[in-house]
Amino acid sequence: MEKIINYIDGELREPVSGSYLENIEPATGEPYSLLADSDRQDVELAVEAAKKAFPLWSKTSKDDRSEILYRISELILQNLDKLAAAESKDNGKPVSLATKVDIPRAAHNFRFFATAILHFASESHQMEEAAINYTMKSPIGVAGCISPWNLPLYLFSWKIAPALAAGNCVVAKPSEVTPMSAYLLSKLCIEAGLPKGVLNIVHGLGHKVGAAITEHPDIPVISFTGGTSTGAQIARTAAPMFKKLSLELGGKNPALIFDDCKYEKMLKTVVRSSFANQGQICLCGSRLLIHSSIYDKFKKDFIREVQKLKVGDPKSADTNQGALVSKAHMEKVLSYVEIAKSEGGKILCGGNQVDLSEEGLGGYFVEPTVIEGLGMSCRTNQEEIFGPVVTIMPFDTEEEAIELSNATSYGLAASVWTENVSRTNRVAEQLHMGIVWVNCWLLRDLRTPFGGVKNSGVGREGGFEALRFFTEPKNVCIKY
Ligand code: TXE
Repeated sequence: MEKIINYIDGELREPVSGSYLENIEPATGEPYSLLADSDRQDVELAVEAAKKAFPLWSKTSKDDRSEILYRISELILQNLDKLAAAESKDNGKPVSLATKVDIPRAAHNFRFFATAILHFASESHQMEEAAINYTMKSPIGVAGCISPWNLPLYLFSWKIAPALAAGNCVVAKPSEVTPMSAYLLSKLCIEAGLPKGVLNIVHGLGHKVGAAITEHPDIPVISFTGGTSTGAQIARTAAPMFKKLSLELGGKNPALIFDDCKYEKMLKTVVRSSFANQGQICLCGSRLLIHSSIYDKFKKDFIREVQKLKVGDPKSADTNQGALVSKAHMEKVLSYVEIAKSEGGKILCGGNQVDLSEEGLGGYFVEPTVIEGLGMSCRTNQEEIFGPVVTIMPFDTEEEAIELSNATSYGLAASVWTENVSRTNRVAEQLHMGIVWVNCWLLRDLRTPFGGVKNSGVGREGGFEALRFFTEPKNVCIKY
């Protein structure tokens, strides 16, 4: 079986321990490659390589850094089909989604930050006392980037690209559940001529490699996307070491559907915002709040459309829903269907594992599931399920919709469906979220701040926010 190995100091290297883990294909449930089971020793080598590379990389001109990142972006596009097939096999997502969204977006992340760094300017503040301040923004050193399994290359590159563009060197860890595209990226980085040690990718488990990165005294800045409890653990380690932290965590996002919305457009988009990537996107809307005057109509139409979604082989072009990422995750998702039932929820459609073993796919498929009849305080509506499971619930007034939307410990994103401009502004202002989409979903401008409030995290990624995060500002005050 193919071995997924580390990228350290410009070379592909076996883990020091020589140990490997099995990497499972979610659609079949069978191992198909081996993954380096790295540990502290590999992280140490990666940090040493990054520290050695930092003086030169941080002084490399922005133009030259930009050019290399641009080359990586081009290579990703040249290898789009190969990367998309690998991502789909590794994650279970439909290859059509990886081809249209994940891989182009990974290329775009590199291209975006390759150009953003050329426009990243400092503020200056003139004083009346014949003095001027300017803000110097310097790369910090070795950045730690830890990413999850749901959008593997997309989120990995979303962290690495700004860190590198800003002049840092990086020690990165992709999720052990979906390591393949990061491994393929390391080969492209070699091909692009990225100087050795500038980016180091260490594969393996969270409690070994992730913890070693978080705890390392020579990694002063950490960008993490993943589960809220892992984020809390990382914060506990990083806080007394005064590390700079960006945490992009879970969500329990509402969709607020008012009776004056453009109905057909809303319906089509809400099906997508509920079930894209099998519901495994932190931005998916999992609590659908519908104005009571259109509730029955919406319920009927929504279920009809959801039942049209084809659950099947991720490799087939007509598959809408692939496999969930792992057996453990599928079991977690299905356990929430049982919780919903025990809480009095009515399963309107779905709720079961889909058996495709006759097609040779003995993996982790779950029907898209719609549940009604639950209050907002129950576990189903409070906890992040992160799968193809949504609840629907009616509301009578705008105030009630806002109150229900804000009634969880999360605050990542909301989508609002209305044609009323005044309402749009009133609602957007009162939603306690980092991101509000109106009459759209997942429409992303990479210049905008991205992140959440409450248990959805701290800090913002995207655009100049990311470049600010990966640089240290220093004020220089000059009296003249
Ligand atoms: O994520 P983890 P898991 C949510 C979703 C899911 C839950 C758990 O609800 O069911 O999180 O998923 C690394 N120190 N999201 O367990 O463990 C790990 O190796 C440092 C939402 O897969 O948080 C991986 O690289 N790192 C989310 C990364 O953290 C550690 C996307 C994320 O894994 C570590 C994914 C440790 N102690 C899951 N332990 C989103 N917001 O998009 C693990 N890791």
